[in-house]
Amino acid sequence: MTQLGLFSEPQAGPAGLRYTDNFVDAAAEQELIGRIAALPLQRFQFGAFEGNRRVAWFGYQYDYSQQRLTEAEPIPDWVRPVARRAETWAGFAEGSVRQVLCTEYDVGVGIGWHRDKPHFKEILGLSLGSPCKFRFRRRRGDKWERYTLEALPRSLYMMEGEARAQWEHSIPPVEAHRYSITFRTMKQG
Ligand SMILES: O=C(O)CCC(=O)C(=O)O
Repeated sequence: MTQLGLFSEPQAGPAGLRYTDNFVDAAAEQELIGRIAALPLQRFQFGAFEGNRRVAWFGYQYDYSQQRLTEAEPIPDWVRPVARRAETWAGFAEGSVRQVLCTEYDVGVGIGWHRDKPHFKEILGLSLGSPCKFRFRRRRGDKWERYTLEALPRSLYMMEGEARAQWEHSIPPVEAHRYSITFRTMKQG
C-alpha cells in the first residue's frame, strides 16, 4: 500500500538543509546559555514593532527602520571557538561567519515565517536549552510544501541553497526556555 497522501510532509527535508545532533556537549551548552543570559538582551525590533524574543547582535545588525545593515559590537571571544567549529563542520574558511545573533525564547515565544535578509549567505543555528519544531514551507502552486525539523538542544543546523533561498522557516511557541546562536556568512559586496 502506498503511503503517499497520508503524510503532510515529505520524508526528506529541503535541499540545502543539514543537521547534526550533539554538536556541543552538555557542559558547553550550560556555559553558552550562561553567557547568553548574561548579555544585555533586547526585544527584537522590527521598525516600530517589537518581537517577544530577546536578542543580541554581533558583527552586523539589520536595522529594520533604515532597512540596512549596520555595524554591531564585535563577535565576543567566547563565541569565536564555537563559531569556528561551526565553520569547520560546514566546510567554510576560518572567519566566514561574520554575523552572530544570540536569541532567547521564553516559554510561549517563537518566530514567525521568514527568510533571512539577502545580505547574508549561509545560515547556521545552534539550539540550546530545549527542543523546538523548526518548520519549513515553500509555495507550490496554490499549496504549501512543508517540512519540520525536530531541532534538539545542542544540535546545529545549516541552511544553504534551496533551504535558504526558496523555503521560509519559523518556530512555533516553545514549550520550555530555549536559546539559540545563529551564525551567518555574508554575500560579497
Ligand atoms: O532560533 C533559531 O534557531 C532561529 C532564528 C531565526 O530564524 C532568525 O533569527 O532569523
